[in-house]
Amino acid sequence: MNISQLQDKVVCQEQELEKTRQQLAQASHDPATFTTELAQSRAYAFDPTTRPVEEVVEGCTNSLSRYGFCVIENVIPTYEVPAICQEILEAQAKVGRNIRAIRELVDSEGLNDQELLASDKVSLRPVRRVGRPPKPPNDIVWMPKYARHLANPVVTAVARQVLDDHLRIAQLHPRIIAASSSDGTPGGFGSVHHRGRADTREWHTDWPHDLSAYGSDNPNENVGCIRQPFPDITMCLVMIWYLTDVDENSGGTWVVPGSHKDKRNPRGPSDEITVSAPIPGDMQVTATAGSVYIQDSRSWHASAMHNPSGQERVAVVNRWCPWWLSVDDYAPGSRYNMVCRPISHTEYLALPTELQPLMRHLCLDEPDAIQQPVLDRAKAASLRTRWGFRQLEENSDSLTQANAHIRVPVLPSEH
Ligand SMILES: O=C(O)CCC(=O)C(=O)O
Ligand SMILES: [Fe+2]
Repeated sequence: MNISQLQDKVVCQEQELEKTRQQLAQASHDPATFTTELAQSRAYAFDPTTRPVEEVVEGCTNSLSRYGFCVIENVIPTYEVPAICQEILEAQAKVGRNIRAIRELVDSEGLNDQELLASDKVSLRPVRRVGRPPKPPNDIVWMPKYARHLANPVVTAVARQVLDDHLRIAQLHPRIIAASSSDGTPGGFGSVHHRGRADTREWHTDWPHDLSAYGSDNPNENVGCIRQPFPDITMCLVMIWYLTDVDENSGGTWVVPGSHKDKRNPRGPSDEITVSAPIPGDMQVTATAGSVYIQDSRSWHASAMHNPSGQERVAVVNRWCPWWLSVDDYAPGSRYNMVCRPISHTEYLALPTELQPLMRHLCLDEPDAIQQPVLDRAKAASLRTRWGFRQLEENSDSLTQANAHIRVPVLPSEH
């Protein structure tokens, strides 16, 4: 076959593949089959206390690629869970009180940034980027017990495998799902009058695939969003650290398996999806307290708007990114968003050593250099480049044939 025939063959096979994918999508979205089985088998969950770490990392990576999510179990030992759970609840209260006090000083008393930083009524930290308002400190400063687990070696190994070797935590906050209260207020996430039904959702994908980009059309608050259709690459891993057991009745995260590869989006203006309604094939994650749910930020997911368990669902969410994602460049006027909330130098130095590299970009006083494995790659590339130029001097006659084995095919265009 000549080149043009081969290219035609590629086009044909790609069309055939697309057709088969659509058939598969139809079949998989029958909740009676694929998802029910996955929800029951929990083939997305891996336990590093009973399996070798390499197996867990490989299993998680495959699950992230195939379903868009995975769970690592027993990351926080059971005996530590109650104290950390309590710490998260207290942190949530402290963060809330601090933000209310800042709003009061800004909105009612009109304090400027310097006065705010000097005030002993509130906690604020200067940020790395010049000309931006100071922000409340990163929630991690109120979670020292939790911080000891955040850079867990299995969790970071999965993140490194999927994203890149140099990692940054771009956002971190508690996510509490209310329990029902004695006055009859239903449990669940979100505003009280929307809560309580098992057949409601709040579908979204997460930054940098959050289509409304936190700020909608407000340039001071918009953090940026990747254009649809999203490129098929994992740019951010969202981690949800459960401090209470979760299932269908106790705040398990809703997810649509495989949705990270779908070109549509629940918030897509032209995608004909209703964000508040169930989607065939959706499921809730089940996991015990101390487990970490990890998803590709493109996965369609939602916090449970019902929680009949009688207990609040306690979790910490963080967003992990590779070095090359522009994590804190936009929303220049935003004081309260969760993106890259800063830490002081003292707070940075108090972090566990293994966590420091992942949070160094949050500290104004720490030079944020590229991390070792990425430096090692660059060194290997520069040595190879130097070797190539040495050939000019040492083997110049052989160069005409040196790359004869390299053939670059021109693939047919997708359009
Ligand atoms: O609460 C959950 O289970 C999901 C949280 C979530 O979607 C988020 O924080 O982006
Ligand atoms: Fe989310």
